[in-house]
Amino acid sequence: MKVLVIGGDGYCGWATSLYLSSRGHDVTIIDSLARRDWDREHGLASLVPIASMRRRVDEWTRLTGRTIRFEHADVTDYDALHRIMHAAVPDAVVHFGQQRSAPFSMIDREHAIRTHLNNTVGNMNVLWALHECAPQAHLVKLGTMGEYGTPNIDVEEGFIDVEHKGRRDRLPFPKQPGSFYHLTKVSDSDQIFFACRVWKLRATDLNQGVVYGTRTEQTAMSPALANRYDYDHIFGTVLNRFCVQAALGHPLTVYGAGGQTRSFLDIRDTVRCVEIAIENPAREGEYRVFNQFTEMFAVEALADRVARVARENGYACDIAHVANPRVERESHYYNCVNTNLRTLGLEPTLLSDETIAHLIAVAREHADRVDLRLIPPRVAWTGTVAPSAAQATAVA
Ligand code: NAD
Ligand code: USQ
Repeated sequence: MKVLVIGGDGYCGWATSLYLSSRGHDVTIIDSLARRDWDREHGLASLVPIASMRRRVDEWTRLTGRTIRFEHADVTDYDALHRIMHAAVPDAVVHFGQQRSAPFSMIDREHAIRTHLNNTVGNMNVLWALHECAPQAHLVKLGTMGEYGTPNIDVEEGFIDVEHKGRRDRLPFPKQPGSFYHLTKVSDSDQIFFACRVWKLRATDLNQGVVYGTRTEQTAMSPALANRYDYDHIFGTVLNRFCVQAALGHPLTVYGAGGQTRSFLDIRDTVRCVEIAIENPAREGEYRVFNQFTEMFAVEALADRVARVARENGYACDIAHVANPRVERESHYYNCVNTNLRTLGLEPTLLSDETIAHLIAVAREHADRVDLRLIPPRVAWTGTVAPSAAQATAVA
C-alpha cells in the first residue's frame, strides 16, 4: 500500500515507518521537524542520539535497498499538505504528527494555544486534504486513552450503548481528558467522526495508551536508525523515565500516591497495531475506534517493578513520592476494553523484566548525556511551579 506517515520523525512514527517499509509498504513521511525545535527550545534531548532525517532515510536505503521518501512539511500549512496528498494519492494516511506532551500543553497560555492550533488545525487540514484529494484513503489517526479520563465504569472502544427514558442508542463514550493536550485529541475525534458521517471518509481512531521501550527490530539495525528515548519531565513518559532514573540512581518519581492507573503498550506493539489497522481498513463512511494498549498498571506498581528489576541487576534504587504536579485522581476504578485489535490478530508483547532491564542498560550506556535538572517535574497543572523532587520523601 502507499502510506503517508505524518509525524514519521517522532518516537512512534519513526519506528512505524521503518516497520511498514520493511513489510513492503511504500512509505512517505511528512514531518515539520517541530519536535526537534521544541526540544531545543526547552533544552531537552533524546537520551539516545538520533540522526537527522536525511541520514535516517539514507541509512535505511543503504541497509535494506528500500526507499522511504521524506517531505519536510507542516500539516498546518494546507497548500503544502494539499500538494503532497494530491501527488501521492495514498491508500492510507497514518497521522502521528502532533504536539503530544501533556506537560508541554500546561506550561502556560502560549503553550496551550500552540498545542491547540498545531493539533486541531493540522487534523482539520488532514481531513480536508483527504476530502479534496484522496477520499478513498483510510485515515489512521493516533488518539489517546487519556481522552476518556478515569470514569467509574468500564471504558468501551469509542462508543457505548445507552438506554435513556426508555430509548436506546449507541453514542460516543463520554470524554474527560486530563490536559489541554488530551483535549485536542477529543476535538480531533469529533472532527473525524463528523467527516466520516458527512463526507463518507473512512477512519480508524487508535486510542493509544502510554508507550514504552525504544527498540524495534528495524531501529536496532544501526545507530543511525535509533529511536528517541525521552526521559525529561516534559516529553518523557512514565516507564521510560523510571528506567532512566533507576540507571542513574535517582529516586523513581512517583507523582502523589501513585494509585493513578493507565493503559500501556510496548512500542513493538504500536507498529504492529498500525499495520493491523491499515491492512483491515474501515469501510466507506465508517468511523471506528480501537483502544490500543495491552496492559493496565498503577504508577506505583510500575515503580515497584522497575525498582525490583534494577536491584536484581545490581543498582541501588529508591522510590520517592513527589508532590503531584498534575490534577488527576490518584485512587480510582480503571478497566478498559481492548478487544478490537486482538480480534484482528494483535498478539500482545507484555511487559517483561527483560524489557525493563534492557531499558535500564540503554540508559546506563548513555548516562553521560543525562541532564539531572530535567528529571524533577516542573510544570504544574494549577500554574504554580511544582516542588522539586529534591523535597521528595524517599519511601523505599
Ligand atoms: P513525537 O513528539 O515523538 O513525534 C511527533 C512527530 O510529529 C514529531 O516528529 C513532530 O516533529 C511531528 N509533528 C508535530 N506537529 C506536526 C505538524 N503540524 N506537521 C508535521 N509534523 C508534525 O510523539 P510520539 O510519541 O511519536 O507520538 C506520536 C503520536 O502518538 C501523537 O499524536 C501522540 O499523541 C500519540 N500517542 C503517543 C503516545 C506515547 O506514549 N508516546 C501514547 C499515546 C498516543
Ligand atoms: N507520572 C508519574 N511520574 C513521572 C511521570 C508520570 O507518576 O515521573 C504519572 C502521571 O502523573 C500520570 C501517568 O504517570 O498519571 C502517565 O504520565 P505520562 O507522562 O507517562 O503520560 P501522559 O502524560 O498521560 O502522556 C503520554 C504521552 C501522550 C499520550 C498518553 C497516553 O505523552 O502523548 O497521549 O501518554 S494516555 O496516558 O493513555 O492518555
